[in-house]
Amino acid sequence: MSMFCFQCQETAGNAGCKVKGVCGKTDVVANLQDLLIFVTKGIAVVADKARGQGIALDNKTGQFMTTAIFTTITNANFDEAAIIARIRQALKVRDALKAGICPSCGCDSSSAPECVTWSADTDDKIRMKAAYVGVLTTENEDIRSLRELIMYGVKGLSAYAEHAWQLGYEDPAIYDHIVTALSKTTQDLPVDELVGLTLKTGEYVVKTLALLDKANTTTYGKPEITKVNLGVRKNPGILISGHDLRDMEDLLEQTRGTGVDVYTHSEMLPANYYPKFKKYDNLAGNYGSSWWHQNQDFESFNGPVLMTTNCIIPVKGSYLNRLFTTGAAGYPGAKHIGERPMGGRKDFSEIIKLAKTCPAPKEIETGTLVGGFAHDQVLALADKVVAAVKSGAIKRFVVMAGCDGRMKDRQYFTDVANALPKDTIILTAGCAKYRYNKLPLGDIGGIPRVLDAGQCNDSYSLAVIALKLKEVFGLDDINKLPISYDIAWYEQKAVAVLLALLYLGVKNIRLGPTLPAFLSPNVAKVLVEKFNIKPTATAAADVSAIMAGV
Ligand code: FSO
Ligand code: SF4
Repeated sequence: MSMFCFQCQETAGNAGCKVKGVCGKTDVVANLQDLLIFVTKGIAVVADKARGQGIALDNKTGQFMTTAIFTTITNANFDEAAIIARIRQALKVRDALKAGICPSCGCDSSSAPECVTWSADTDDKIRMKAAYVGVLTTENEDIRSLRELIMYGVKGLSAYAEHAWQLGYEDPAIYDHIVTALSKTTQDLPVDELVGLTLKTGEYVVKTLALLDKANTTTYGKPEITKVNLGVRKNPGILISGHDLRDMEDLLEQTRGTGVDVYTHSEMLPANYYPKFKKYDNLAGNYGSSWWHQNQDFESFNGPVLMTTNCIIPVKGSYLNRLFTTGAAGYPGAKHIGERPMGGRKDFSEIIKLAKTCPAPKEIETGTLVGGFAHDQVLALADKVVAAVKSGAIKRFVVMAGCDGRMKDRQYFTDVANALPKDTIILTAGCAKYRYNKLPLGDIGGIPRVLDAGQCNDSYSLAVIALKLKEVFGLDDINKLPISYDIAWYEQKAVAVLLALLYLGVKNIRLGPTLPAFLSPNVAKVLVEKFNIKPTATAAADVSAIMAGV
């Protein structure tokens, strides 16, 4: 069987990648990722049975599951060998759990799901099985759609939970939900129950985002309004991309005093807003644009690049020998930096050594970007914001969070930002911001018209701000606020954030540039009826509708 993947917005023909991923993933990698999910579901089923026998899931297993699931997110890992290694580990984790529970539970009986009983001792057997466990094994398209909607929500949640535990913050209830969600996707459940599980997943995404927010702000301080430099210095540099702030800390600590500067790329830009990172004088600013500009940005950067998470694009330029991955990320031919030793730091010495031999980055732009409008900063401005809304100086807020992507029709988001009247404020988080964060959109009485809260996980900040405004204005429904949602999605973290917004009761979300291919017509109908989710239309039509509060 060939591959089938429809988990991201760029899926072929907005239906499914069947030969090779538009993302560059090969059919072999796609199938191996399916098998990794399959075996991780096996862990969940056994853990669920263990729970029934009073054996609680230990955090180590929870951590393993989050990393395994994270590895399958779009653009995170293209490395066959790394995925096979993780499948082998997953089998060991599952079998160790099986050994710990009562033999009469039926784990090895013929009625147990295959994800619990299947095993392989060679790479060949793993590769052979990989082609037969994909999403199409669920034949009913509505059940498949709901199972995958839950699975993609859990993928995003797992990525965020992984970042949190890297900083020492864990909530066993979140791991428990992963177990519940994954094991239930192996059962024959009615549609209603799967819809309920979808919203429950949204609830756990909110908990996970809150946990990560706590982890980030407790460890690195509360983001501050910051002007981030876009130009370059004369020293050699290391470019760090992805979302992992713990990796950022390790890199800044190890490059301090070495004459090597550190620049952020894409989703690492918000690291510049944290007080603890701002203290490093070798943090030189942000270089380049969102993830899909990698080929040109990494080429001109000249120095080593560290990818801490997704999004990686296939390497076309000459920079493969300067590309490093770590954590859940992987790319064939790129050096992978191993795990952090307990209580220690990852060893980035090889990257630093290489940086010292490289020329300084080539300047591709100058100027600054302003960001750092996470919940505390915006709430500190609450009086000013409320006064501006009451006086009519601010007519509307438009949440334009989410992802960027390479498809031309994402110009829509630039057009919307340009077309929104001058008395509107754009609230953003995630790499979607690169579609408009360098436009001269001005400010309203000193409040910038684009307020960047941070990474996609900082969409949590936007929810906190909305809930606070609801309270300040004395409203009984979040949907009565003068806030519209025009969300750009690309991969599964955005699916998780969407489920979080639905759980919080947000309605009338515009989602673009296309609705997910994994939504069957019936499931899409449920989302429209329950939440009035709608696809983006033209920028002009949507701006008129947004300003009319529709
Ligand atoms: Fe973007 Fe990629 Fe943060 Fe995503 S870099 S697309 S939603 O991984 O996670 O916003
Ligand atoms: Fe296609 Fe997206 Fe899957 Fe890549 S992640 S194979 S582009 S659907």
